Formats: sequence, structure tokens, C-alpha cells
Amino acid sequence: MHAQLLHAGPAALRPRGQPARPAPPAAAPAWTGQESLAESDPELWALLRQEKQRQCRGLELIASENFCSRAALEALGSCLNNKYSEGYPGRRYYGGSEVVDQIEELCARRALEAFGLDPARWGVNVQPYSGSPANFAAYTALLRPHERLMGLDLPDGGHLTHGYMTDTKRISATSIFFESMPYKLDPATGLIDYEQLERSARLFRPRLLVAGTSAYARLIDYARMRQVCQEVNAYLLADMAHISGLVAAGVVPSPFEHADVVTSTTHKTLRGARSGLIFYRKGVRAVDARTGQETRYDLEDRINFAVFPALQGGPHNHAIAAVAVALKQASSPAFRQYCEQVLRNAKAMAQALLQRGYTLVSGGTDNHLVLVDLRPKGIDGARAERVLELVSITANKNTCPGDRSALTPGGLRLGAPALTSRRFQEADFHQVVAFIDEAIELALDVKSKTKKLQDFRSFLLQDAATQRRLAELRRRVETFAGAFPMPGFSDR
Ligand code: DSN
Repeated sequence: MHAQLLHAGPAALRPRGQPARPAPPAAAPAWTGQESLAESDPELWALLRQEKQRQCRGLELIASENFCSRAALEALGSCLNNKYSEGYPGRRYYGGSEVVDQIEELCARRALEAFGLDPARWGVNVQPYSGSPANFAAYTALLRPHERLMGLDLPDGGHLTHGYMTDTKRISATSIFFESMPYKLDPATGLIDYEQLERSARLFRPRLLVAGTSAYARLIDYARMRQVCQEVNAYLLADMAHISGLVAAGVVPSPFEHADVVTSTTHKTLRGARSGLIFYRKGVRAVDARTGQETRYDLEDRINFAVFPALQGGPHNHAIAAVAVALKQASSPAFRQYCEQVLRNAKAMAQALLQRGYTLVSGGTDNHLVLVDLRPKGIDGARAERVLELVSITANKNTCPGDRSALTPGGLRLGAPALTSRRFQEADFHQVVAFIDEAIELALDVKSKTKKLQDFRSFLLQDAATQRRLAELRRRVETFAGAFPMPGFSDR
């Protein structure tokens, strides 16, 4: 009976009256993991191509962005993604770490070299996942819960992680787990108000002072901040995320001369993969003038412990490798030339904006960005950002000193690093400003015909004449931008 059933096939097993089942599908091709993205996931591939085209045909002016090199992206998209290696080189919780140990050590060595640091006096942790985790790890290492820190207020050009809170809410975890007090810009000059900072520090007695900015076009007086720290017995932490490439190239003052700890991202002016770094001082911290007794820094263990195991798990070995590649590039003469050009381009952009009647916070720039105060023009950053976006110019709205609303702030932040990586020079930035000016004129026109921001946004998409003007400007912007080279892979 059994043998009969086997030979009779499925029909013999089917109860009478039931339809035949469809034939089973042909066996799926075996997964090899070697299929290209285009083969394996055409939907995602198409989106990736769209983003690549957006980057190539647009003018990228977000001051914190840059175009990473193909070499670094190759490391980022490599087998290093596969490896778990909690711990530090030579002290891992997983086997098979002999190669990633070398990669992490190489990255750390290159980080010290890129910033001209003596390994006897500085160490670096290359494991933070990005800038915000790096800052939180540094605070965790240096402060007990609810100890005090001061940083530049976010609306004045600081960063969320420098202690941001509002009148009604503690926004950044930095203000939830620690007590934060902001310092501000002098609204008259657009410069950091160091006198107010000193007065506040004497009253507040922070344990940590953060010297760092994300929308400030001028240089930081680290020496003055160091003096404040000495007076109130605080650590000085420099968050150089925005300017780390410029620091490595030696074209702006280095925070390492004065800071105890320096944090950074690696993908802004440094032009690497997205990751974070924490540098910390080692060796002698102070010598007692009377007894000659030395106090030594104890930051290395505290920082390393804060990153892992306190806050993070497995290091992103692919990102660490890609950062190592970028740091090698950042130590080259070509990178220094790039950074010099970034500064020249930012200055050219500032000059062109001033010539066209725009107001700049602080009146100009000493670094990679300009902060345009659009309020005297009768428009805000939100409207300007939207019109620019519709003509393939990417920038971001930003608060200016005295701004009340973060949703419709008065400023527009424009940065030179990304386009300089595409070989833009001063004359090209004059053309970029000409395009921006046309877009702002268009925004002013639409603003005069609408009321609220939402009406403004709808009108841009619905009014036929406006649509034609946008399309015509976008075509010229894209033709111009598309002619410049682009770092990275040509197709992704
Ligand atoms: N998001 C970055 C910036 O734009 O400045 C800072 O983290």
C-alpha cells in the first residue's frame, strides 16, 4: 500500500472532489550574499541613485556636511562591519580581534599625528559612534550626575549637547543628567560675550566649560576660556566638531593648547566617515610651586570606561577604519590646501553677500561658514530654506541672536566645506551667492502674496508662474553644479 501511494503521486492522496494544488514554485536561487545592491534590492538601489543625483546636481551648503572620499567609503562598506570587539585593543571580550586591534591602533595613532599631538601627553578614544555620544561619554567621565557645565546656548550657535534646555523643558540629556547654564553672544557684535561668561561662571561655578559651536563664524578664544576654568576649577572641553579639519590643517587656532579634553565628529570639515573622537590629556596636570609635587591627569581610564562599558557596546570597526583613512588624508599637503580654500571660499561668500546688501551675524567669517541674518531683508530662514531647496540649493535655517522662534528663525547658515571638496573656488562662490540672491528675491515676492508659513509653502507648489520661475532657476543651478567633480563612488 505504502509503495503504491508513493508511485501514485499526489492525485492518489487527494480527497475526491478537491481541485489540484498549484505546482510548488521552483526552488529559489540560493542566497550567496554576493549579489549587488542593484540585484538584491532594486527599490533601495533606486533611492540611493536618486540621492546621489541630488548631491551631484545640487549646491550643498549645509555647514556640517562634506563629501567623503571613495577610499574611506570603501573601508566603511567593508567586512569590518561584521566584527564584534567590545573592549580595547589587546583587552577584548571577543576572539578574532587581532586585525581590528591593529585597525583601532592605527586610527588612534593617525588621530594623534593629524593634530600634531605627543602620545606621552595626549591619548584618544576612537570608538564613539558620533559627536553627541562622544560628548555624553566625555561628560559621564568628567562629571558626577547633576554636576554643572556651561556651554554656548543653542540659539546662539552652540549645540544641543552643550546643555540645551528651554524655560519649560530640559531638551538635551546633557541638561537632564547634568545641570547646565548657557553663555550667550553679545547681540550687538554677534561675538561670544566672554565677560558675561566669566560673570556667570563665577556665580555658577561649573565643573566643566564647553568651548564649541555649530553656527558661529568666528574663532574661539580658548586662552580666555582656560583662564575662566582655572579660576573656577573647571575642566575645559573643546568640541571642535565643526572645525576639526581646519584644526588638523593648522589654518585656525588649535584647542589642544588649552583644553583638557577635545571631542569631535569626523565627517564635517575633517571629511571622513560618520564617527566620533575623544582626545584626553595624559601625564602631569600641575606641579605644586611650593612642594614640587606633581598631580597627574587621570582622564584616560575615565574616558575609556565611559565610552565602553558605560555607554556603548561593540565599536563600529568599519567606521573606525574609514576614519583612519580620512585621518591619513587629513595629514597630507593636499588637505591643507583644501582647508585654505575652504577659508577663502567662506570669505568670498561673505563678501558677495555683503555686496548684495545682506547682513551677517558678526559681520563676516573667520572659519568655514557664514550666518546670514535675513531679518533686515524682511524674510526668515524657514521661507528662505524652502525656496532654496526647491531650486536645488541645500542650506539650513538657523537662529540669530534675539530670535524667538526656532521654527521661523531669522537666519540662514551657509558653509563652504562640501562645495570646496567639489573644487569650487572664490568666483564659483560668487555665482552661488548670485543664485541664493535670486531665490531670496523669489521668496520675498511669494511672501508678499501670502500670510502664514503654511500658505507660503502651498503657494510655492500651486502657483503656476512661481513654479515656472522655480523650475528655470533650478535648471540653471543644476547645470552649474553638475559640471563640478564629485568625490566618492561615481554611482553611489
Ligand atoms: N547637526 C550638526 C550641525 O549641523 O551642525 C551638529 O551636530
